[in-house]
Amino acid sequence: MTTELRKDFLWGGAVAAHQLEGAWQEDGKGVSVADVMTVGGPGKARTITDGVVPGEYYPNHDGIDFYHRYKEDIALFKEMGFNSFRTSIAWTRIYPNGDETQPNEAGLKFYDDLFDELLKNGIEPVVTLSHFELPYHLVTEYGGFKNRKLIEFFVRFATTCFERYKNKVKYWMTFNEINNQTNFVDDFAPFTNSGLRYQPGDDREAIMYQAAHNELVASAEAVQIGHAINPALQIGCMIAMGPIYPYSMNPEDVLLAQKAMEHNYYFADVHVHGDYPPTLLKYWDRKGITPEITVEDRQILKNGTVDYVGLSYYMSHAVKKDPARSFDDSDLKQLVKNNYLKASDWGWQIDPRGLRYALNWLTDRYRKPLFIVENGFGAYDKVEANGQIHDSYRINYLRAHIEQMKLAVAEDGVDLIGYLPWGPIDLVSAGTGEMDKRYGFIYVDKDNKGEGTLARSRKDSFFWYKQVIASNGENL
Ligand code: P53
Repeated sequence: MTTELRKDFLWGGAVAAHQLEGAWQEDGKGVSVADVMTVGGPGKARTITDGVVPGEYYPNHDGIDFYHRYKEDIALFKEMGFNSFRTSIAWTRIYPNGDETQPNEAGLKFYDDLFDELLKNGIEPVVTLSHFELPYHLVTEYGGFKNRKLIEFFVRFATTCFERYKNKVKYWMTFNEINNQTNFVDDFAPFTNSGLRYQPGDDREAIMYQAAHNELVASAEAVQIGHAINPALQIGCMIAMGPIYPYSMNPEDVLLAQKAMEHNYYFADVHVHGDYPPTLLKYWDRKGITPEITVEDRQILKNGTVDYVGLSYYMSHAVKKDPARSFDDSDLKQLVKNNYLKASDWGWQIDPRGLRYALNWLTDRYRKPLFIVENGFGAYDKVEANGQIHDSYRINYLRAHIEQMKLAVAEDGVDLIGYLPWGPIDLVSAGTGEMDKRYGFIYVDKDNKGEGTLARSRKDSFFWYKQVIASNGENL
């Protein structure tokens, strides 16, 4: 079977600034939301502290020191044959507190140097503007994205980045996994997506919808400004895509799965179509949720639709209708284990066909080019006495997902820009803060406590991925 992947298909990897750069206070960088989160573990949430507390360990502060070692790391990416690399611009390097009117030149210079180094090595940078690294000052002074003032701050940051890097970066994304906050029950996603700190008695759901609305407006404004600065820029949204299956053929399960999908992915509807889907408006009515949405906002949403849909894909989910609950009840409470699937050590269900399903679902609904900007297998790695790392489990996961991705293109006609697996070099886990939940083709000698030499080494998957790229996905 020919893959029919585009000739210029983008192969590479994806990271976020806060998960690998370190240098959290260097060259004028401000404190971000990632700088106040400690380490958790499988099933154990990270603690969000009130500011940086002495004596606590914050893994993002030093990351894997990419800030000082990026040349060495890029050389390894080049050796694997990457033609693209996704990272984010740490907002706090450019606007340390978020509400300044003038950017920090030292921060801008760092990304000039980084992008130049990538381009020099034939690697195209792909950039996320907001990837879980909001300035912490915007949390304490403004309450995060529930405050409309943040629209202006984000748009200023985005404009600065578009102007500065308009000739170096073509592919952009506005908000990483904007839909994670659909889980507003836990503290993690509302904080990392939107800088929300809930107080007892808050209507968590209503506040989340307001924050998400403000982000959608900020994103749409940024899209318009980016296109005005350089019409060739491709500006996308970024959705965490974990399809939700019905547990059974029982129509109750099927309808619940549909409702759950609508709730999780309405964000993409707004990004792509420029307005809210009717089912969500009715849901808000029933729940008495009344976000402030101005006439001007509606116009901005309409005029700032995205060029493509970026997605992460790690796993799928399933729901079973509980007779005691309604279709409006958070689908999180009606999630069930899928007996057809195995899971990672962190409980993430492994489902390669779910990727094909996801690509088809998004294409059916949006008819936009898609870009897989995250996929991967977080696992414990064992370093052998001779230093080798035999990560066949990671190769198996990636191979099976690439096979399904190819089927989606060759048999289903999905228009796919590229495939950028998560964490090509080991980095700090977003969800748990661990180093030992590893995704990399490149091993980094550092553990959950922050100990290690930071030395880099090639895992078996490094050589495997190199051959995948060299053959444009033929040789799996
Ligand atoms: P970690 C939850 C569910 C799916 C993807 O995640 C998620 C999350 C948040 O943990 O995050 C994305 O590191 C995110 C990356 C993150 C990656 O997936 O928890 O965009 O920043 O590192 C993997 O294993």
